[in-house]
Amino acid sequence: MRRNTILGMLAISLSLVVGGCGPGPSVSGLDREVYLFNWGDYIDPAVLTTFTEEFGIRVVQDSYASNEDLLAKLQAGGVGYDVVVPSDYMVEGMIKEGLLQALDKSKLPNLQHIGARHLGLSYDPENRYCVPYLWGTTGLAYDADKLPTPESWWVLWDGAYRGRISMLNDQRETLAVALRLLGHPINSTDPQELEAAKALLQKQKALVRTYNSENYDQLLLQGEVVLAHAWNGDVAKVAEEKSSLKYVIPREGGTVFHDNLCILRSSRRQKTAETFINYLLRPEVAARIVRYTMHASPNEAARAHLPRTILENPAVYPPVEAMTRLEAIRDVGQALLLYDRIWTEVKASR
Ligand code: N2P
Repeated sequence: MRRNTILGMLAISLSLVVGGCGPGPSVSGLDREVYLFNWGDYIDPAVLTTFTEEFGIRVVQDSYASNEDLLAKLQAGGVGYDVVVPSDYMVEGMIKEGLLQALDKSKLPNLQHIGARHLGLSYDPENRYCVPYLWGTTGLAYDADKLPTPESWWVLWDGAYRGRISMLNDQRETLAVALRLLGHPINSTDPQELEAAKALLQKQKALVRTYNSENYDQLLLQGEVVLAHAWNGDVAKVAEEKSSLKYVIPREGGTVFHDNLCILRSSRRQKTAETFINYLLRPEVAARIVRYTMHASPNEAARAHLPRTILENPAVYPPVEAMTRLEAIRDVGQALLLYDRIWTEVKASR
């Protein structure tokens, strides 16, 4: 499937170069396609359709399951994509690696709708490369019909839930849970602290049904798991179908993330990509994306297009009280190799 997409892209660029008989410019004078590499199920497909109708530009989308997955695919030569959606810490790393292209802000007038508290964050202090797309938190999903509200992350080590727990298949997020429980910084680069976090996750492993970031929401819905390390929007979305599913940020605190729209340096369609990003920053479009993903938007003007049931849903827009217990994941530089090794060892142990 992914391979087909890449081959497809290759075929399109070849036809343009070789025959000159590829598709001409779109109605807007821009390219006819833009290639989006995004988290799975992280945009309302209807938004892509309306973009195509208005601009005559088709959006070709492919997905990844984690920031590390995104980076690996780009480093393996995954060329052809224009717009990517990395989280904060991965933006930091990608800027250092020279993978991103500076944005032409004159092409992004809708940037004015983004709330000031979501701009100028440390991973890209002047928003030179990226604009925030959606933001959220990492906490615990649980089935209130099966267990009381968990207060601590330690519930994920409770033998009573053996085989009915899922953890995010995400090295930084999952190690952050263990580091936090051990009282270590979630961005630790200390080998001993990371070894201790590994040991804690290995101890938990017998209880874990699956490490899963892509369809753990379905497992919750089907009752296959009753506790899940989770991203807030995924839970808010599935709770619409099963109201006993709840989301909580345990007392030890959780992660706050910002996912961003950025253009790859290797993109040959910068103007088209900017047109697409500016479209996604329209308040009514941003609101549709919130309604679909149930993740919070940094777009302040989008709030006017959202119902109170969403704006006041603590699983979508976190309550102020919880915000004080949140921490962001940061780029760890060379220690990435250490994280890779530790995570591989967690996954490989039995
Ligand atoms: C939701 C993906 C959330 C992205 N399926 C977390 N950064």
